[in-house]
Amino acid sequence: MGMGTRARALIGGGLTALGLAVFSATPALASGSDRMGQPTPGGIGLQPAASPLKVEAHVFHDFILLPIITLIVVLVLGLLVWIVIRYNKKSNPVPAKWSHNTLIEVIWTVVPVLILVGISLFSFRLLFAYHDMPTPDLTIKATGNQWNWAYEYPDQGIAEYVSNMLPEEEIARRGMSHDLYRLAADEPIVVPVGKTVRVLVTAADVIHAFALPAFGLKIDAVPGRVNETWFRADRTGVFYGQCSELCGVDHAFMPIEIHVVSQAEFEAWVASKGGSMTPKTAAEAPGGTVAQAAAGTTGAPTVADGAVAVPAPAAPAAATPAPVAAPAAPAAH
Ligand SMILES: [Cu+2]
Repeated sequence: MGMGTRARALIGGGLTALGLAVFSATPALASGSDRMGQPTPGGIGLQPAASPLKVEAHVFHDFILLPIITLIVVLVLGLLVWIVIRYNKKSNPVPAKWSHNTLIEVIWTVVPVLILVGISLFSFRLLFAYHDMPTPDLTIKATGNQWNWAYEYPDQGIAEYVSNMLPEEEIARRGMSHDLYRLAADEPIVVPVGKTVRVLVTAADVIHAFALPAFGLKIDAVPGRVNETWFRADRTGVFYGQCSELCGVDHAFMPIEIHVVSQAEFEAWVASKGGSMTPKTAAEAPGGTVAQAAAGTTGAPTVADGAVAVPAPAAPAAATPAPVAAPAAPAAH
């Protein structure tokens, strides 16, 4: 953790402590107890950031929302205390008879509107940052099932594989911390560090939600619909998320585990999964003419063997639209 990040975390932690001091005596306030990529027992505040979007979300939370919330809480508390002391029966035996004050009503209508407009400006700025995905280096499709996640790497030709939660006994057998129960999975997502990863999120049965707190991600997984989000991990490590939409009896048992590794390790993992780093053009994509021609001769792995439920198009490959439409260039914010 660099000095700047640490200082910011301390300031954020301080504001969090101030905002919650009234009703919290939680000991784990110091950022030193924060664990990268997973929840901190007893922690309050957000998980440490491992992507630019999460950094921006931290700034929005720590420097916009928390100060405003704290000021409002202090103001309301001060007004209450003032009224209790100044206008109780003993101090103020003869109460005033008036019931309306136009000036005060205008103030307490206009000031909250200004506060909300001010918050919305920063909020929209953050939303636009989520929306303006840079050109992705990698695409992962994540499908929520009752009750696991399945991942597919269409560009690398890695067919969909299922990621199940590690049972409690398996966590113990591997000597892992029990805190990782319901976070750890048998088959993680693997991505290279520093690369823009597009995540296409959908579901096969009911609505789930794909959430990775360290990257600031949470997006619904809706049957029949493909939602899109992105992240760029700025450090290697293991990060955990969970399904975040109540989806049935085993909702709490479908964690998301993601490994951020070096490019070389990623390529080795892709090879171990039977994939290929060679970018596929539209013609080489599953069902494309090149894939059909090459499958029998080179033995190159393809995902046309039924793993992907995309019927081979009858149209010529040249007419097939590129599978990846380049997003608009990110706007400068
Ligand atoms: Cu779910």
